[in-house]
Amino acid sequence: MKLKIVAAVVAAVAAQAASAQDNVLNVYNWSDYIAEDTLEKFTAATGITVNYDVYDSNEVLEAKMLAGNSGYDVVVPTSSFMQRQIAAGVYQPLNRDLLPNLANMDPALMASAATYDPGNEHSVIYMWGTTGIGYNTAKVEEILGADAPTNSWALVFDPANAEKLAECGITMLDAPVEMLPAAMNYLGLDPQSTDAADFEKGAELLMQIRPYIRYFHSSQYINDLANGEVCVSIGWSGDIFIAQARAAEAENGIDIAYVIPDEGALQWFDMLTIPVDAPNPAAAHAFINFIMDAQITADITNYVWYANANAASLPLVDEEITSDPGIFPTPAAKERLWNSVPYDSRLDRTITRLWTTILTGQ
Ligand code: N2P
Repeated sequence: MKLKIVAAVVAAVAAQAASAQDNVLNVYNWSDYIAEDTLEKFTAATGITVNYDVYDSNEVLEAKMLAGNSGYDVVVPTSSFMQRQIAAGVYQPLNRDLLPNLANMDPALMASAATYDPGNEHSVIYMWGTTGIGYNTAKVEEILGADAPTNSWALVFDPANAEKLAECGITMLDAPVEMLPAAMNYLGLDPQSTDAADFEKGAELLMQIRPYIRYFHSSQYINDLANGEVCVSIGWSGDIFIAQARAAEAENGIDIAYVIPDEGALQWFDMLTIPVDAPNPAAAHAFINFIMDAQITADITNYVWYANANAASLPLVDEEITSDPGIFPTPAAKERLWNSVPYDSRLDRTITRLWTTILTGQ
């Protein structure tokens, strides 16, 4: 009799624990990458509470994913990183029956993303963007004059310009597989090259301008551009527009512009995925489907200034955003964009070695 009661209590506690877990979702996303009210709205719609952590580096996310047992239900790797993580068995196939809002997605963009995930089996595009140059229009003109090459990587990669701009502050992303191909592109080399010799050349150029770089960081530049701490950042499209919006909000007179250099730029896709060991895959699917709601995605784009791949959302996106060629590039600019290619572990080690040299400056 007594035993039976204990068993019943144990069962009840277990059921409660299970339902508590059913109602929690652990999300790991890029910083400054969601609307203010998205999570609240998700909880209101589903009863699922969200724990939300952020990162600003694919390398950091990758280390957690490869180690396993991250505890996360949804993570957002960039396409090229995701490709090799899928190969390593890190993500689970999505259950399309739980994702009716897939119908909202742009088939052409999803086909592009399928290069990294055949059949889009493991992933859905969250946002996409480019890696270009953000700059303080007045400072750059003051230092380099009215004919400053603001449409070119030469603004930063020409050592003569970098030396002059150093005083007002140049920053770069701490993202080797984005920065080195950009330097290669400026040198006239193929930014999709997988030849270590090309990376060595890109690294040589970065070492030449290394003394003029204030720092390498992938999120701090948003506020620093906005408040005038720095004047030129190689960074991500939306983040630069966020800096522009923050300066406007602060009414500090600082004007920030974003440019996709004429030589070309990296176009990337950030992908919603579910780790193979996610504690709550049902909630993860509910979240991904919720994000693909046209209004929810439009709200995110309107807040973070990144392009999305949700065709149904576009009529709900501010015109100021859909008409900005820095966010939705013109067809001519699109032709000059490149996508990442996978690197084998040997090239990866070379890149890591070169990057360490660049970061430490020796
Ligand atoms: C958001 C940065 C996301 C772009 N702050 C990196 N893929």
